[in-house]
Amino acid sequence: MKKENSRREFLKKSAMATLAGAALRLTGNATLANGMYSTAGDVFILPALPYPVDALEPHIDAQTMQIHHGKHHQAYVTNLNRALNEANIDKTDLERILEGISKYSVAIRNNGGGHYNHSLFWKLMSPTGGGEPTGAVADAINSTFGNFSTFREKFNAVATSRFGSGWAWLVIRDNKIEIGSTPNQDNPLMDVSDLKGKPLLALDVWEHAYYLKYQNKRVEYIQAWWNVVNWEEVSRLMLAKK
Ligand code: MN3
Repeated sequence: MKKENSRREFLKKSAMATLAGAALRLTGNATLANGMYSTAGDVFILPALPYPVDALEPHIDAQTMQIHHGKHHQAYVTNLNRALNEANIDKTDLERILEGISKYSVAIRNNGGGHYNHSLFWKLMSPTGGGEPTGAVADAINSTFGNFSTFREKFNAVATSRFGSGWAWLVIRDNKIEIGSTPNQDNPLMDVSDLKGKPLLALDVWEHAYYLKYQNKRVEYIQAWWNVVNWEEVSRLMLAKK
């Protein structure tokens, strides 16, 4: 009984923390509207998933989402805050930190990248996603790659061949779109990255993103992921000023 009470208390506290996080997100820096910033609290926070943990089933399973968001992403947030606190670095602009990442510690690089990349990744999936893009995104893909299926094949090849842990990206730079990948939690904003540009599409190919459902079959995970790609968000990122 006592155990049950303390569990209830814990859940209540968690719910309140989530609400507090939501309030901070509303008042914080809304540059990316990703919920990753909290200037009001001077602390980075785990953004809430924009859908329930089981919403991407059967393509991305609920348990993977729960652990990936609640444990892995939370750890990047916690460790990023800790590393920035220890180095006495201001937490108001993650993008600026990433752009000059060569000047920071490995902990800030890994956890700052981890926080940024995952904050994007959740929003780039949707239970109503999948299919093909329209409008400006479709135009850019068709003029750069010829057609959507060629684009998809090239993206798959890059995502499949990234050795070990990393990310596959579609980025835009000087009005040109490009496919590429980065190791670990690096991303195309970082000065240390070979691939540079503003991310439009991001795919996590770390094993933690798919191992529970797909085990070692990264190709099957990637195939499934196309069914939940949020093209509306890709379009929003492409058309956004910054
Ligand atoms: Mn991940």
